[in-house]
Amino acid sequence: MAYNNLREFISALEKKGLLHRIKAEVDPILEISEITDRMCKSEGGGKALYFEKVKGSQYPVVTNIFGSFDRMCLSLEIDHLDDVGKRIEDLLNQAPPKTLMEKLAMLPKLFEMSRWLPKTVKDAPCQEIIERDNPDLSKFPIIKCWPGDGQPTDEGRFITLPLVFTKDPETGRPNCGMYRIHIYDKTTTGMHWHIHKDGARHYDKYKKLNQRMPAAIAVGSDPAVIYASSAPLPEAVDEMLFAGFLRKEPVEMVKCITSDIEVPANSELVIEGYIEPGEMRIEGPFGDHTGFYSAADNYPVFHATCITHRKDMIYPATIVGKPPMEDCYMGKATERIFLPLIRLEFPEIKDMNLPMEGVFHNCALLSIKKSYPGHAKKIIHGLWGKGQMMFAKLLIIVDDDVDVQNISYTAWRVLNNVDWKRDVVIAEGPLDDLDHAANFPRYGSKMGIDATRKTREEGMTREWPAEIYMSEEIKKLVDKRWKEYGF
Ligand SMILES: Cc1cc2nc3c(=O)[nH]c(=O)nc-3n(C[C@H](O)[C@H](O)[C@H](O)COP(=O)(O)O)c2cc1C
Ligand SMILES: [Mn+2]
Repeated sequence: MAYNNLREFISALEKKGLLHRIKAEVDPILEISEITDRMCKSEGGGKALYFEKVKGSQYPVVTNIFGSFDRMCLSLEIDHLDDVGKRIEDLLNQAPPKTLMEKLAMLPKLFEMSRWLPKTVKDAPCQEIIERDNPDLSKFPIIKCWPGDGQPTDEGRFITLPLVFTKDPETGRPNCGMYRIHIYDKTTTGMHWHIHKDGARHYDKYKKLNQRMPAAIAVGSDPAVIYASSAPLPEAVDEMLFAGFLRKEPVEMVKCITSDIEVPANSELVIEGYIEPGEMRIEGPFGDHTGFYSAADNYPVFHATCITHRKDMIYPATIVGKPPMEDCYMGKATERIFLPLIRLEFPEIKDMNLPMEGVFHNCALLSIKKSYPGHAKKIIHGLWGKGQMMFAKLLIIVDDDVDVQNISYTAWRVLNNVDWKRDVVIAEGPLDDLDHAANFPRYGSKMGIDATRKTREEGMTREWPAEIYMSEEIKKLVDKRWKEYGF
């Protein structure tokens, strides 16, 4: 059974001993962040944290709910992160049915798919309390994560786990993206969607139409919904349908009080409002998931017109910073879940590893079954053309006999196998908004390394040496005699 809301997930964490309650009063300014950071850096990502008493607010704060492999799996109700990928592969591998019997056999699957479509409901827990006249964001325990956040202009409080809902004004198609929310005052915030993201594309359309853009920020929903808002889905895929697929039950949506935007009915808190096209304001700086502050920059401004929430709201937050942090586990889930989708286009890819140190856009290791000259370079260029893989600043391609999850072995293979002049591709193009190394924001260079065995057709004039292995015969002999050696 899917979790119906955030609090059911919190109970599940608690039952499994994966959550620690803190009864002492804590400050949402920096103190929660430091405690959470220490948890994230402890073995395996520590525990989720439930802060019962937060200075200046009547509501509790929960952090680090996704911050370990255990908790990430529990959030999606799976045993292993690969399980979702297997379900996706299963769906994708169903060849079009030919015979009547095959068609009939497909029906349950199709029925299951339609069951994941979001469903609109009338009554919603997230609208237990409606504050329409005097919405006031200062009531909530919104945290400040790092000392330089918001400096020098404001307190630097940010909603760090927000689900931003918008609608395409032309097609009516909804989108949900996780874009951090910088609090300016009681009713005004930043809207930090990078220009490459779906929210920003919707915004551009409103700008062209010169129309006020409705938007809603939901905070705290069931974990599949929260995770789905961060997933790099194609623009045409509704994150809430994807969440329905993940939780195997439809997401219940409710219409906002003051706009046509729909939000998950089970949310803890919803901030309804609008963006005036063209109105910009300095957003940031913010201690980001690269481990550096992302620089202050101009972003659209969000005006809150109505706030709705549960009576006994629980406020979830995440702290990003130097890895490993909670978002690393969300990223690892994405790596596993999206591998089958990447393989749909590039079936020669066997596995992929996005090391946490690369904070996802900085490095990807891929193993491929190479079958023609330049194959690895084709993968490099191909991936740079696919969705958010365009941000991959370093792509390293190895042969399919390399386990890319074993970084030490992979590094050994790469360092031995590369002739740098021959095997490196350097290209220019778009970069992640968070890259600070390039000369210009959002534009710079990326590198691909072809570390596969080279063939004659690729210009290699020498024989490729064999890798060293002991003979099976001797291994068996030593196995058998192991005790005789006195170990
Ligand atoms: C904790 C967290 C914070 C994030 N903050 C931002 C952000 O402020 N701006 C942004 O553009 N993307 C941010 N992202 C990444 C987006 O959520 C992600 O790229 C997502 O695919 C965007 O949805 P979209 O494809 O519908 O635009 C964040 C992700 C996580 C996990
Ligand atoms: Mn999207």
